[in-house]
Amino acid sequence: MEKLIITAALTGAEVTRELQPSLPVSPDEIAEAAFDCYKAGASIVHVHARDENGNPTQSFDIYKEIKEKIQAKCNVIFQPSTGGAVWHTPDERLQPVELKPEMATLSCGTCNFGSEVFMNTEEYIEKFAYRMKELGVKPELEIFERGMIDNAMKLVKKGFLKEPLHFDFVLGVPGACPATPEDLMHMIRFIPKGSTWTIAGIGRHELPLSVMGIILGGHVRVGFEDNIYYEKGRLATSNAQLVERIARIAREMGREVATPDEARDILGIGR
Ligand code: KMH
Ligand code: ZN
Repeated sequence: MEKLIITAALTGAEVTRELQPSLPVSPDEIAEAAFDCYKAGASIVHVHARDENGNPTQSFDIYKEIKEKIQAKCNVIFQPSTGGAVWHTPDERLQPVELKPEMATLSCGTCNFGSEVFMNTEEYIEKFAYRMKELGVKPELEIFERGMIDNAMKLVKKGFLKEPLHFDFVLGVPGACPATPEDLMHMIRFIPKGSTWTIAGIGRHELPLSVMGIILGGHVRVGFEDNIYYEKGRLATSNAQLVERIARIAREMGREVATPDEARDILGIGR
């Protein structure tokens, strides 16, 4: 089985310091958290920027600062968000792609997001995909509902996406697809042969679905964006603590953990 790619989703757009006191917010804190996660076994960091007040921002300049600070510390793959927060405009969301990162997320459809709506019209999904293709950015296809896989395949047919594809199943967002083992199995059945996939289980689903990902030959995403707890009633002390646990479990199950360069090979980055 190929080595396991661990993505650390460090900050997100929804979690606050009130909920998780160790949330990295400033560019320095995010870069430090990225380095700690890299040392613990992460080969990708999924990044959301925050402004000086701790609010989500899609500012080009802040993403640039974060990218440079991370790259000064290690060669972990920098994967900015183009999802941003539900209230960001599509043009704001696209800004970090202009940094030509190796990867960026590409949400493949609209869904409920708690009491809000995460809006991704066909027009904008195509625009995002087109720009990523132009700039040589590998999209991680964010799949919150089963139909979003078909939306991604439509992008392939229209020439906006090039195979092999890399999917991230984000399961357990309130209002979108639940995080049951059956849901994950169902999703995997519909992606094209030769694709790679990651599982991001939200909240208490993070650990059991990660273990499924390890067993099934997928890859895993952990971190405060998705889950702030180590176990029921006990907050995690850092993103790295969550990465360390999943790396340890993977190794104990006989699945080696990929370095960033090995992850680049697995994902076909730079080809
Ligand atoms: N914050 C969510 C509304 C992504 O990063 O690409 C969207 C999100 C997806 O987190
Ligand atoms: Zn995100």
